[in-house]
Amino acid sequence: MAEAALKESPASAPEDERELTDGFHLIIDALKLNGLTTIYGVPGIPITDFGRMAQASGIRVLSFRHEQNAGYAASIAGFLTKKPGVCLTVSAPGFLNGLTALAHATTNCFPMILISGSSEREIVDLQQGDYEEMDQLAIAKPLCKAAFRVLHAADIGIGLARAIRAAVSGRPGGVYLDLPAKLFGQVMDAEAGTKSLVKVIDAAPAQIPAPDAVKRALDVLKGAKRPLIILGKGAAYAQADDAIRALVEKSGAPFLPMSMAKGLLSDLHPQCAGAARSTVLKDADVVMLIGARLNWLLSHGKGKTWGGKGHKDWGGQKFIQLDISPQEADSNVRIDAPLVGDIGSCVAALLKEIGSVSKPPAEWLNAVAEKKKGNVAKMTETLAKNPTPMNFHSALNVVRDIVKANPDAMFVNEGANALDFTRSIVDMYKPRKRIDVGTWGIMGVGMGYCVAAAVVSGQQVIAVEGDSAFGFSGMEVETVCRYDLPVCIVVMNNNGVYKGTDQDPTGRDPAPTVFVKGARYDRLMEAFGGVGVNAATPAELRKAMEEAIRSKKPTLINAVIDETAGTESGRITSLNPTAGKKK
Ligand code: ADP
Ligand code: TPW
Ligand code: MG
Repeated sequence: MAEAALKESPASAPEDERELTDGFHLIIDALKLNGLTTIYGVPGIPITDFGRMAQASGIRVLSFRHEQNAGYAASIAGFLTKKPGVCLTVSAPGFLNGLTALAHATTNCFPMILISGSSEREIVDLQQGDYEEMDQLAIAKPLCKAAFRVLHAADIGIGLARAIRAAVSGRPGGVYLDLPAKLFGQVMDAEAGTKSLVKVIDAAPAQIPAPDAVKRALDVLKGAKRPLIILGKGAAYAQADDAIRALVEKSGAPFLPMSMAKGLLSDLHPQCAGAARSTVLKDADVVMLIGARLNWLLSHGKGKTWGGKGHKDWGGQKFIQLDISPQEADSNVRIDAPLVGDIGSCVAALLKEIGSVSKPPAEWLNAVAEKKKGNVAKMTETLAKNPTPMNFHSALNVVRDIVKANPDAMFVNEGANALDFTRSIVDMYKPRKRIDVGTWGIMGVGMGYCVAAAVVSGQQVIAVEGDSAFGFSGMEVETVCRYDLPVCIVVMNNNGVYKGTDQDPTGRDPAPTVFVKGARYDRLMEAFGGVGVNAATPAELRKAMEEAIRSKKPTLINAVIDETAGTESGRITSLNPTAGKKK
């Protein structure tokens, strides 16, 4: 196609006077044409010059210290913007480092494009040992939604268009785009090059639900005595905030936000049942899932959590599920009323047809309210304590106040106890502010998410990180400092994974879950010119967080937490296999 395009150039201009373009410029032009103006990556052969040229062209190029973090940044940028986040890496090892994040994006339904340079095709295919040789396309395929390779400069426009459509249409996900080193330097006629680019029209078309499915869903909902609405991160992603709020309020049903849907409606909304989670899951008779899968995070929709008798028993409730993927319904339990379409269209259709609805029976609303009141009172009591040393609760009481005072701040969270306690204690007030470990419950998203959150939103970022969780991406504090981002990281330092108290029974080594005692993570930040604070009390933590937000300086607070305070695996202790053989 490259030669064909060359031949198409205006015959009037002599060959040597025609303006030429090349792969480098065509990729940049194609990205810009589609509004993809930020790249998260790590430079090296064959993409170093590409990064320079992209920056010179006005694209924001954010360089990380490890591709996985750049990839996580791209993935969450995709979630926050509904446009694919772009991650750029070198071949083989750089590609593999980025691949974890691409798989993460796919699993979480975030649109992302991983662009990796690759080695000489002929050499790779004959396995002759090229520099960073690897059949990247084949390796990427099973881990993402789609994978493409572009061999000719004239196909760059189409290649990127396909990648964008695959990433954002239907259920969003990760896409791999393989760009062999040779492609960057390929030349073609500039005019033909411009014509070959594609501006993707309506990349994620509205998907309107079928009218009979809408009616079925409303019939089931209206038959409910104890309705519950569960909001997932698909609902947050959809950016249909007003319509979702209207539907929830019209229905009068209690709602439960999944972790990243917190704030879609304020956690302080009177219908929020976050503080009565176990009650509403167990007792609801009709559950409407909006952009949430019945995966492990919801105990697969069955078992004791859902009022089932045994481990795998159905609890007897009916499910309505709003989802863009037609294959999601019945994945774990029977869905009585699947509603397939994008959340915005589904919710709008429900609102249009819902007519008058009577509020759920007072008995149900009162039971939920009672439970909430009891649990909130218990939590208030716990939070008021001020133990020495500081524990998760007394530290998070401070974070909770700071987030309340700064509801526009982006909030990043990872760890085990550092995640679970934070999720239940720190209220969110606005949509898409809370970003965390997601569907896999992975450690390592922290600093990548901080960088992207700051860049995409222009807002203050607050991160609450377990000390182990932080370690997975800790070197990126240099990136945070380099770009001078308003990021305040609180490391919940309990000396290890879950706790800092384990011991090696043989006495030889530190136990697998413990770290250096009394480590000073704040000093890492100081090494790069950021502000580091060691906080041993809630008062010190409060002062440091307030100062970080006032100054907007990159700040890391080492919050010294009682090393005995956590529990194994936080709230998912039960997922640990137990030994069949007694000691
Ligand atoms: P959570 O972890 O918050 O429970 P999940 O990631 O399990 O959420 O579920 C998100 C669901 O939302 C996925 O099944 C996905 O197909 C769906 N989804 C994502 N974007 C949209 C959208 N725009 N419209 C409808 N459904 C969507
Ligand atoms: C990529 C397994 C789950 S939670 C966790 C690990 C290693 C760290 C918990 O310690 P932390 O939190 O962060 O100090 P806290 O407050 O309980 O002490 N590798 C990956 N992902 C996961 N989930 C793990 C390992 C894990
Ligand atoms: Mg820890």
